Amino acid sequence: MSRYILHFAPDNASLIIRLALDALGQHYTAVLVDRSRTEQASPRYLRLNPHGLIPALEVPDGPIFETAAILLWLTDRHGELGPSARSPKRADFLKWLFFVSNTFHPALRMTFYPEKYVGPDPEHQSRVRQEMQKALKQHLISIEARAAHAPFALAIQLYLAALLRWCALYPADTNRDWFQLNDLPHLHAMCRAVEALPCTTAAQTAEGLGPTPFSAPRYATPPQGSAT
Ligand SMILES: N[C@@H](CCC(=O)N[C@@H](CS)C(=O)NCC(=O)O)C(=O)O
Repeated sequence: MSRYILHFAPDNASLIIRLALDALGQHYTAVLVDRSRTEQASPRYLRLNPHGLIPALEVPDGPIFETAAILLWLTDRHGELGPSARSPKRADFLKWLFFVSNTFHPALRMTFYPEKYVGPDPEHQSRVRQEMQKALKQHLISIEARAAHAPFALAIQLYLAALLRWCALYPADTNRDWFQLNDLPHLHAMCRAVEALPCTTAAQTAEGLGPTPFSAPRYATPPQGSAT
């Protein structure tokens, strides 16, 4: 029995935790949350994450939800993903990890699921999507400036690589003028570096991510489950 059980759907935020666990060389069992059957809202899954969001990671202390919380827990438990609590680099690590999870990731979510934030009116949805894309563009300029100054800790690199992938792919039917990875050379280089890691090779196989999942992504063709 593994110490860790990752509840995942392909190309969902669980990808970030899969990359982290594989980067750490930690053994884990991956359990599919079947999104085609909305299993993330099932009573069984809600016992792991009452908010019905993927991922959840079961650890010996109980289930953890929220991507950044899981990354921070793994960092503190295993090191390698980021600086330790007493490191002089810890403050910078925490502020960027929290910026990515509290500001960037929710803004991106609002472009994926505007109906969850503003209801069924298509005009409202389109307006919130446009506003969030404008905000995301600004956030990317700020993150790129930080990346130009020094590389991010691995936990943040893995998180950002997945978010940049989704900026390029989701939602499928929307205007993407706001996002060009080529305009962000340090983040582009970071994506290439993450692609060269063995943890990415493992995720490509497990989730059908294709040859360049972060620098030039294509829609996943997963061996099991579905991304949406
Ligand atoms: N704040 C959450 C967000 C996770 C999230 O957005 N998960 C998406 C998949 S990438 C999800 O579960 N979507 C299903 C839904 O919203 O019903 C985290 O960081 O873990």
